[in-house]
Amino acid sequence: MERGEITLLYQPVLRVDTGAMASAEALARWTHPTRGPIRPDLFIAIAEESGLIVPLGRMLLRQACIDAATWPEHLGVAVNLSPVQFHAGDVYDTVIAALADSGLPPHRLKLEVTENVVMHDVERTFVELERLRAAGIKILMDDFGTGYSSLSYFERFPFDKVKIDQSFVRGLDTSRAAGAIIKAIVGLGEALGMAIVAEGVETCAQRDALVLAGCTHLQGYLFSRPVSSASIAALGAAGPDARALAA
Ligand code: G
Ligand code: G
Ligand code: MN
Repeated sequence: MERGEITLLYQPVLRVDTGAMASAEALARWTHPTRGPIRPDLFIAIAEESGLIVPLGRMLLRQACIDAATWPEHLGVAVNLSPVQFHAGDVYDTVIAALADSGLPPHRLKLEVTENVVMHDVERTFVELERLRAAGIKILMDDFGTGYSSLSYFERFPFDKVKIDQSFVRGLDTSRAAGAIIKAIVGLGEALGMAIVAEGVETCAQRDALVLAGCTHLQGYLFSRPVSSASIAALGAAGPDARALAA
């Protein structure tokens, strides 16, 4: 962190209705001077165990807001929050400070939380999420449908968006259940007014099935890998890429 080796790349999220980019997800990358790239699932886990995720998360959140403030106004930025960061830290104050420092309007910031964030202390978490939402920030449920995801979370809290876990997208090719689960999550989204994102979209066949199922947003290597902040600014200014969603 002190050597500035941990940086952010951004992966576009596209709207299905227009094909335009709606936002980009900030993904941490560590390039070590001698070891080269270190996998984020590895160093994020170590940062969580050591508690360093609190200052690291604060730094990344601030950087993501500063970067997004340079993008066209219609683009939002999504930042992943770790359970440790959420429960050990002062997430609300950190988020408000990042918005103030960057000048980014709150509605352009989306926080991605997993069931692990919610599970830890359900009542306290929802109180905290409600505070953030009242400040105008969007809240997204990440990696939904695996682990201990509970449908009752939606009874308790109106998430703005739900991201279907990429394992179901991969499963589309081989498993009838995957398609059925995706349709069920989309139905929930339609009934409750939540946008539904599918991530990990790699093939045209997956894209077509997800559009047909009613997903509102798509993300994956088929459209773009994670890219620099400058590339997001350029892509956003260029407008919708008609090729992206064309069959
Ligand atoms: O691109 P990908 O390999 O980046 O990410 C691997 C995992 O690390 C994913 O589960 C992703 O959510 C997580 N991750 C990536 N960047 C961040 C970050 O800035 N903060 C947190 N808490 N998790 C991140
Ligand atoms: O846990 P979370 O959903 O935040 O993690 C997103 C992870 O998914 C990141 O590691 C990101 O690099 C990865 N990712 C994004 N798009 C694709 C894709 O199309 N295929 C695969 N295999 N991984 C993807
Ligand atoms: Mn995510």
